[in-house]
Amino acid sequence: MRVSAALVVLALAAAAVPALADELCGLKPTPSCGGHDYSGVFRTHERGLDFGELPGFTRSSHHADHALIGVESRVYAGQRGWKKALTAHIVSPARGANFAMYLVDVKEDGSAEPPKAGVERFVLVLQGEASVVRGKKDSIKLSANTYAYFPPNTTFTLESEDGAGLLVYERVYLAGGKPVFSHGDVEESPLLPTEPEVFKLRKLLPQTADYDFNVHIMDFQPGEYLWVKEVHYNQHGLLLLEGKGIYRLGDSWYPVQAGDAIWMAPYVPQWYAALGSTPTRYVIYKDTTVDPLLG
Ligand code: UGY
Ligand code: MN
Repeated sequence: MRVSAALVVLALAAAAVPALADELCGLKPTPSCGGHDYSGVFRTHERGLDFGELPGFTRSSHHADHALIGVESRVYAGQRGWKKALTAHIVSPARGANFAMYLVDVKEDGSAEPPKAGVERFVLVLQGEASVVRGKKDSIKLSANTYAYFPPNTTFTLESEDGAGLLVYERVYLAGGKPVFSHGDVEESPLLPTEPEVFKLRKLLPQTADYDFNVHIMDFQPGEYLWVKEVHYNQHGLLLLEGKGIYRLGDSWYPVQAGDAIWMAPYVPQWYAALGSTPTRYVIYKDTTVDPLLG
């Protein structure tokens, strides 16, 4: 009886002593360790950290005066007026903004009706191709990095044969002028003076009182940052197209990267520094020319 009990103890102890190979599991990056992969323990910075894969983890953050919406937080759904297309609303009057900003995943043969009466629309093509249909035999092809502005009460529609990825800004038109349809290529839009700022600036809509918003394209080299620590009544809807850096919004400092979207309410302190090894480009909505007392 006593002998067999001792044998059981010995057998258990032997099983608990790991083989040398098992002992090394986890001490160096091994693709497979007894059927398990422990290499994540010793991953290097070069491999990057998979924050996006962490359950429940998101940098997305919503506050009364600003919001950061990461790629992982987008939710696509059908939207009235869009056919064979899904939209992800990132900014809308539902959170107090005077505009809507959304991404559209247009599928093959997808299309959009004109916006609702009184609503103006700006479209930037990020991927694929779309066409503005002005009449039966009159359409304008929009390829990636081109844009179109639809004034309120337009009859022009939008369609895509092979699918496209779009960024759309819309708002109820308030300026009381005569805005007209326009389209163009981002790169052909002239660079504007910015001193004392060092970033490169393009404005994609005319800077006249006929328009109540503009869409800016801003380019920063790594290390460049906003000189002015801005606080202003204008609202912003921003999409980081390329690069990474730190965005300050109010008292929060956010590491940001391409794909991140930001809503800035009136008067939120805002500042950006481009970091990393590649330039930053972002596109940003800004309401303009409307008297803040009236609009
Ligand atoms: O024009 C602007 O207000 C712009 N410079 N703001 C920003 O980039 N946050
Ligand atoms: Mn600003």
